Amino acid sequence: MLAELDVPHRLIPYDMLAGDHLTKAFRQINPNGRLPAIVDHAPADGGAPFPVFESGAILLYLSEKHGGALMPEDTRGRSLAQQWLMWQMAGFGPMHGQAHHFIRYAPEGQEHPVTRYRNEAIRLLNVLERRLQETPYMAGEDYSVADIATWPWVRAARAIQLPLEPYPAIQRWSAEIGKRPGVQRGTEVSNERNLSSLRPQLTKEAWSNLFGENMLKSGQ
Ligand SMILES: N[C@@H](CCC(=O)N[C@@H](CS)C(=O)NCC(=O)O)C(=O)O
Repeated sequence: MLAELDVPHRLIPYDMLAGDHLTKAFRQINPNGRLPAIVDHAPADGGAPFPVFESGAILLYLSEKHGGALMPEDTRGRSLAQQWLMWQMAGFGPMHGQAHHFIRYAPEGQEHPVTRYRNEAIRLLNVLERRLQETPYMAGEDYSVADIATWPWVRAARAIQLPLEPYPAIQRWSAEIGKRPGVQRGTEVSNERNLSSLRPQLTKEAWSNLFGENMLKSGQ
């Protein structure tokens, strides 16, 4: 969103495997201790720096600050963008996230959660496919915050062995979004850890930071 809007910003990488996000200092910015989060050092009201957490809330905050950017102007269109954004936040993102967890990270052989979350991931791809057969973008004619929120999980679907071949409308949409200069700038950020393999090997420490004792202790 920041790259799309071409607004000055400083990106601060957090290494989740090293537990960078588990500190008290970061919880001042995001009480939920998760990524992403932003701090606006030049809020519109001219007041103190303003932290914002939850990616959907960040997208809406930045849109409002920048004159309704990447949100439809009409009431119905705006509601549709909000509906599909909430759908991503409450459904597509969490379900794909759990599918990644059980297919790629959890100990192997857990048939039920793998089936449950893969089926949900597929069901949600089907919902998106039907929507994108009706309209060029999720909220309608134009690219919006809903597409920004959803595209990264679609891009990651191959890692949970869900190729996009059965979804022609999603493929068309995904390729168009991938060509946007703002998206290309926004995804240039390097990731030194290679988590693209099907089953990334986590050290005990990294596992604890992401899913175990260190994660729990940090929130107490
Ligand atoms: N609903 C949140 C989800 C945030 C989230 O789960 N972020 C992941 C990274 S994609 C995270 O911070 N994981 C850290 C951890 O699991 O300890 C949002 O959309 O911002």
